[in-house]
Amino acid sequence: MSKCIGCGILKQNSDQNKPGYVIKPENEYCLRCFKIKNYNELINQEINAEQFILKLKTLIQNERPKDIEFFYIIDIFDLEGSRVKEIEAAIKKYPVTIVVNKIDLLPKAVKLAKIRRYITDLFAKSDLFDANIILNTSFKNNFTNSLLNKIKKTKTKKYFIGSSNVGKSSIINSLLKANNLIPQIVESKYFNTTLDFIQIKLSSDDIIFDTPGIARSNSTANLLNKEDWKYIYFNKEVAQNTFQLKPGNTIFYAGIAWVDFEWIEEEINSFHFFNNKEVKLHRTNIKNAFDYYNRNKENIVPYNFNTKFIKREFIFNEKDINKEFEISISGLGWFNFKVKNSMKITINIPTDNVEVETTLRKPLV
Ligand SMILES: Nc1nc2c(ncn2[C@@H]2O[C@H](COP(=O)(O)OP(=O)(O)OP(=O)(O)O)[C@@H](O)[C@H]2O)c(=O)[nH]1
Ligand SMILES: [Mg+2]
Repeated sequence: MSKCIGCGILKQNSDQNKPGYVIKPENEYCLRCFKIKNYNELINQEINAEQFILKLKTLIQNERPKDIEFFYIIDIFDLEGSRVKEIEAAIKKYPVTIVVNKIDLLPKAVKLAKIRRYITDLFAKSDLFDANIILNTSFKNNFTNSLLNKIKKTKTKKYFIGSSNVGKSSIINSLLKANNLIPQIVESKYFNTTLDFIQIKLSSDDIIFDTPGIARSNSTANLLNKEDWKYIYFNKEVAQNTFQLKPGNTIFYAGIAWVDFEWIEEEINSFHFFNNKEVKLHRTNIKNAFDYYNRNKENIVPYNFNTKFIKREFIFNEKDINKEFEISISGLGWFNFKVKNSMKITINIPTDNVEVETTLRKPLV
């Protein structure tokens, strides 16, 4: 039997509970893809970095390195959380283009040249220090066309790889459309939509591969019910909110997680938050925080009410005064600020097992 055209898995009609199941062999889409497309329903199938690398190595073992190129996709809303360092190491000896996708989520006023410099710095000390960098959105034709032109310049086989949900399949569908072909790959707001390598002929000379995304085990999405993943993966420009905070204040991301702000002097400080506007921010005080979390069931909350927390502390002292910093929380967004006093910022994540990635960095925008 052939492969499903939506996710790339080999079709089978013997076991309903296994990937690739089709009711009739002639169905083009497997049952799982049919359900994602028509009912937005997902049956989970994860792939981790080791499994992916193993699969990639078997696929390319007979190819000459100069015949292969990688397009490594990352998500601007979750720069650190969408990187997969094992993959970066595995592809470093090939030509690599880093595609920073979903830039439509950034505030309109942001200068793309500044973002490009930021990404260049971010990768400067990594395995991909010499990679090309492209900023992209699969929603705008001018970006798709320039990506298409770049693809057509070389006759290599091009693999689109990266974490789950960064938009690999959406980019490829937009390339197909730009080339007057039918966009056929299944894309969705869920993790792990694409299940296997899908070979696509953009033209007789241009072969590209969509690939399964590496599981996003470090995202806040893992705390939420699947129906709530839309708060983590969204399609509208980020909201910007400024809070003038006093020491002892706390900011809640809906009912999902919260941030405590502590410093000694009674001085007020500004904090600029960038997040999905559907995730309402709420200010309270540290001493009321758990109570608020406890009472706040009507808000978006973790699926598993948890009285255990992962706490991430960021300490700023004398040497940091007047410097600007940003803290990003995978899936929720980021906030930036200038240090006025020695202070402590604590991220509280209600889980005892999800390793949500939090990063201290210089401000992105
Ligand atoms: N805002 C924004 N959203 C995007 C963009 N590209 C894709 N998305 C959204 O991101 C989500 C994931 O897209 P997919 O194309 O399925 O992502 P993927 O990388 O193929 O995911 P896997 O198959 O799970 O690895 C969907 O909800 C898309 O609509 C983009 O340029 N901007
Ligand atoms: Mg996909």
